[in-house]
Amino acid sequence: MSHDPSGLDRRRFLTRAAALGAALPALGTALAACDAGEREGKAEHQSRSAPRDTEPHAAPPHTHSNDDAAPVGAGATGYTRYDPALPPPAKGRTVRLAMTVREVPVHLNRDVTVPAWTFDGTVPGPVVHVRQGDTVEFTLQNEGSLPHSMDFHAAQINPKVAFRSALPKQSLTYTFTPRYAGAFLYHCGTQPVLMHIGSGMYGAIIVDPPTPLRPAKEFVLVHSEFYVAKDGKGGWQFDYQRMLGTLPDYVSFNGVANQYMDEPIRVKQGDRVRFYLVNAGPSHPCSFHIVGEQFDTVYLGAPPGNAIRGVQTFGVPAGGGMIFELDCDVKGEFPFVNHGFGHGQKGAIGFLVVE
Ligand SMILES: [Cu+2]
Repeated sequence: MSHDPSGLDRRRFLTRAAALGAALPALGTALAACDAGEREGKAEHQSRSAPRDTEPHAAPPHTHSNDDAAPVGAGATGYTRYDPALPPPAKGRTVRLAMTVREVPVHLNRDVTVPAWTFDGTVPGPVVHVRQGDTVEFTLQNEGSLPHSMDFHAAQINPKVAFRSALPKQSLTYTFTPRYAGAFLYHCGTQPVLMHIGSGMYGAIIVDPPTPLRPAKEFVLVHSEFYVAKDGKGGWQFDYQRMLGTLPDYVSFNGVANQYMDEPIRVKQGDRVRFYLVNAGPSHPCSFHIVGEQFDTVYLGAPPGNAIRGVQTFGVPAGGGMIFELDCDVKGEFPFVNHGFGHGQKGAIGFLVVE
């Protein structure tokens, strides 16, 4: 394989084969049994060594980020599971939100790292959680080496002014008020946008409706593709020509291929589960599906309106976001996937474990 960015070790084989098993359940069961000990061992280790994954974000989205804190998610200092839990909404109706552009290496899986352009050092950037009607005062500090900007899809604002680029070492500020609830993308909008999104500059902003949705275990999944090429020095780098070609090398939920297969999302039997699925693209839809389950409700737009019932799979377009709900009344290990399997197979797959 001339373009395989990593070696085919046992874990990778099992992961790939287990992903295949999502489409072929009998094979999946056999492989899951084969891999279970390894995965459980890792989860146990992870719970001891990385407690921040079970805690709220080190840098709450409504405060200035602490530059000294270790990055949350797939950050520069080694592979870390990106915590998919939705953090609580910002306190108060005026939300001061600050992010810093940082150029840092990130993991695309356990083996492959690439230099990335990030918001706050992780791909995706931090989850922002506000309420419809809040006043969001946003500041972007650019500590990168190129101009960067911020486009919140939750904002209705003159993009030429608000989504302007900040030069290196400069900052920009603007204020917006989300008029609709929902799951929205944010991303760098500096030209070429494909290169900036493709290099890691995106995340999710979740906007609650005035009347909160019913209580649930809430998770945020940011779906995205990655396009890489060798950097000539033995490593890998994002590749603009491959981005234009739109045949991704990796596809992920929350920035790291297959991370929730290694370390699943765990809930309890009887829990209601809500996924906020935001698709950063940059180019492909995500056909979201949970093997062995159905969504009783999918909100296509602002909740609680625009709900459809009894859904097996729904496509979230690049640049879009939707909300998926289900009652986890059956115990088991349920793969959640991009059912467009040419993409799902490249890493857009994880386990929802109902215990
Ligand atoms: Cu940028």
